Amino acid sequence: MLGLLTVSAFVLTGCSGDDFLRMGMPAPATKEGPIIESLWTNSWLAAWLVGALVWGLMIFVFFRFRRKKNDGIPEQTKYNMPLEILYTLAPLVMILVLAVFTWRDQTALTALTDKPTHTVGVVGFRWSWTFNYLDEGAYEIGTPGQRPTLYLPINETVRFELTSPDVIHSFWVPAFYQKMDVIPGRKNMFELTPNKFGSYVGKCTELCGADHSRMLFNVQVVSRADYEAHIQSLIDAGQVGVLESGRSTDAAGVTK
Ligand SMILES: [Cu+2]
Repeated sequence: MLGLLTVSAFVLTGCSGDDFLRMGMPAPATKEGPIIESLWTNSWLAAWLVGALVWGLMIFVFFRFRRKKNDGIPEQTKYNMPLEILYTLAPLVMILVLAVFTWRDQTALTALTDKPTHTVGVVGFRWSWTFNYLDEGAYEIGTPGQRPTLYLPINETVRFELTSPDVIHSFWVPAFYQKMDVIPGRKNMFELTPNKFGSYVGKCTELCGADHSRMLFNVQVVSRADYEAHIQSLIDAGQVGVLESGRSTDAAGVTK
């Protein structure tokens, strides 16, 4: 039954094997993405397997031990030692397996290299984002009404330094998988390496106030030459230096 449901979900949605295994996540667009993808896929497969086993046993018991004739209270049993040991150990093993793989992958993903190719200072503020290209000394800033676009050169490791002048935000590009909170008074950092050309969308994933849902931004993964041309266009437009904090805007997008 479960197999049939799985197969029909697979066929009816018309998606490829990889799409199906990702369960709604986009295809990873970074070198590190497949680490999270496999953690996610294997976790839900394991969860479904355990779920199927538990449901299967329950349904078996419903039918096998149902009341067949009215013969009073069934035999009462208690303190089945092997069973008690089994249901203490089984969840422990499950949690340990999940914890070990999560620890292994998280350690790899949060490791910082000695020399990232370049560094982008990301400022999440109410209600948009500033991208400071720290090596080049240029910046891009958005408003709730006008999304900023972050440019990244392909196959180059970028370090994001996340800061906030006001409240907690969270920086996420779904196709990059990795996500990190942007916390006032702290500088959170992580690195990734985009490895697919294209346009992506990013968003704030920490409910931060009235215009949280408008904290959207775009990402362009481009060639080194296009990246440099874009940085030059920022410099030509006078967007030079570092904006330590974003401009605070009201709900209408007016700078205060
Ligand atoms: Cu937000």
